Amino acid sequence: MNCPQAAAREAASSGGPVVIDPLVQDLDGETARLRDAGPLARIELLGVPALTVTRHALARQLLLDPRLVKDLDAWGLWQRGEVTHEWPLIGMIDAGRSMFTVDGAEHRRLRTKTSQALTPRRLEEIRPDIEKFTEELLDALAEQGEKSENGVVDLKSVFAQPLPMRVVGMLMGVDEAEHPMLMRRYKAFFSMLTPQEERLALLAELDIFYAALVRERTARPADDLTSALILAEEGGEPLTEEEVVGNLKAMVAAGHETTIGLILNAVRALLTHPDQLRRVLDGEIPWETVIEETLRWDTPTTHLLMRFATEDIRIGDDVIAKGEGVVISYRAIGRDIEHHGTDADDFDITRPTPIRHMTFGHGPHICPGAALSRVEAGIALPALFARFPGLRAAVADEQVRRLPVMTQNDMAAFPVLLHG
Ligand code: STR
Repeated sequence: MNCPQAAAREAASSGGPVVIDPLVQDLDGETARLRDAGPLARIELLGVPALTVTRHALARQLLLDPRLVKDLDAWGLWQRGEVTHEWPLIGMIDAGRSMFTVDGAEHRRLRTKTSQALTPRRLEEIRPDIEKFTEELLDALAEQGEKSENGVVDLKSVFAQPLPMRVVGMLMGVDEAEHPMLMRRYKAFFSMLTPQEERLALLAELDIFYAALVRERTARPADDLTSALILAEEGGEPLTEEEVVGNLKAMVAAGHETTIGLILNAVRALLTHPDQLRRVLDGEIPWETVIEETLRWDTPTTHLLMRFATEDIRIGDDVIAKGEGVVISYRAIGRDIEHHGTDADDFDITRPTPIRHMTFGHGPHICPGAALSRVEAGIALPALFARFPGLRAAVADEQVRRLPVMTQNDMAAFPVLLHG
């Protein structure tokens, strides 16, 4: 069968694994199939079997379970050589030693400095910088709009993508001249159309780039988080160069890739729900509610790879066997009917109950950048609609294309008209 969507449907209905389609366009359909496959569903990721969690309650429980670890060496398929560096998703797991890949006491040691730098109080200090970047990029949008023959501008490449890059670049001390290079490489990293050899090569190039930055800051510390990570003294042993590089690349990749999705998905949701947009612009509903409902309904992270069972874990009648890989399917979790109610598939910022989503994860690895992304979106969204109150999509919603990315919820472009 060479239609992956039909294959996935058939597998699910026959009790086989849900085949995750690398080129999926109908993400809602795939999310619903996963949800229908049960709280702990068998999936297949480019030929590799895994389990995934599709319910809020079960994710909450498993994300606190120390028997599930990030250590790739705990994966049976990896131990037996059945998964190797040839697998296109290996870069999502084998990302070097960092707060993203280590658990327990060592994880706290690797993470403390970063989470301290990203508290809401510390973020207030950089709010003016984020506002300035936002205004500059809104100017760029206006300029592109004037230049464009039909008035159509890509909200992604001109606004939603460069903003998070500038913010995380400033925090970590990455020179602005390098931003286009980083954005290009991450785009290729996440795309399933990139040949695996090319992906491994670009990861190696990124490692060289980040290692050079860390050496530079070791020689001449500056006022940025990279320097703070190098100089950190409290909480045990200082971080090694490998660990600083690991954290730096995790921060840049995560800070840039995910916030693009948050901004774009929020704009798209509002433009397709004009009644709700009106109530936001009238000041009846706060932007925070838009952000939280977008995070739940259309999370930037579709699937988070991966954790591994260090022993058999019993879940009701099912068991996660020692050595099995476990994915957390955040998009399905945001649409969990048992947790969010029967209208979980509706974008609704007027829902009477508070939005208790889990898009930033739970437990020790809960997203350290959550507050930062909320500040960024909280500045970008109102500023965008204040400048362009007539903003509207330039194509029908079905025509908005997704990128061929499996783990992230990524639009290829979002063509808009700035003045309606
Ligand atoms: C990308 C490749 C890399 O060099 C380092 C990392 C570590 C952090 C990862 C990142 C990855 C991929 C996107 C992630 C991010 C942490 C949060 C982000 C998974 C593997 C999300 O999408 C939630």
